Amino acid sequence: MFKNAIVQRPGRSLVSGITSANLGKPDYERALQQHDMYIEALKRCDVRVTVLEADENYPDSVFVEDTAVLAEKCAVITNPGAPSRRGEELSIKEALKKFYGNIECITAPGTLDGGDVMRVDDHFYVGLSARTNEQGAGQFAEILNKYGYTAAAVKMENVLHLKTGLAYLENNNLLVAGEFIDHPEFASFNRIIVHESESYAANCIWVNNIVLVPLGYAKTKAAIEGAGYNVLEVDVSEFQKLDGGLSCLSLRF
Ligand code: CIR
Repeated sequence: MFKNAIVQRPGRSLVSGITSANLGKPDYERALQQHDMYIEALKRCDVRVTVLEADENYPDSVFVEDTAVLAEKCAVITNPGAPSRRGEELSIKEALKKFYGNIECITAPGTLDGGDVMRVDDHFYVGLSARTNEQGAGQFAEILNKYGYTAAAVKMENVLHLKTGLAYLENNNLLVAGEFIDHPEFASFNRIIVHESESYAANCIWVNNIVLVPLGYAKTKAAIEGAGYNVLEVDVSEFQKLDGGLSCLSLRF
């Protein structure tokens, strides 16, 4: 269960965030409203939300998930893979000092984005992506091993981050899209398959037995409800324009 979440308000510079989506630029006012609703949804799942001020120097800093990976026994501050995002992690590290005694860091030449890390119980899958390299994944595994967790790298090809195409919903249930549907690494999970036409909806989050699903993906919503979950829909269309989704917008711990 999660007790806390950290989010960071989007700044006006959001419109200059990194994107490959071809959906146009996000509308700042709408992004703020959607961010408000996202915070409300987290609160409905019974987590205390720490809201950090916007940082105009970092257009992508609303996507806090990429700057840290949090477990009970330690926090790992990442070295984000995109050069324009390096430094975002510093304010997150400050905020985490209030919650964590053990704070570890990924260092160059290692790079790692939190969006590439999926936790299943005490094991962490780490996607090797354009943002996360072998050294980053290696450092991450060494750190986690010290605290009694395990981690292993996963090869991936087509998506930005591992969790762009995968979401663990607890109880051995794994939401899978695209290349992950038949990926041998995930064969032993109960796989809930995301239809090709809804691949964006693979980025859902489980928060204390409720699953947050992006608004407008009826098939995925029905499939998750069919697996026995209560679902909350949240509109994150302005963040989708920057390749971001529900998981990217918070750190949950
Ligand atoms: C980026 O390209 O870094 C941002 N525009 C989107 C980050 C999305 N984060 C995530 O999937 N964890």
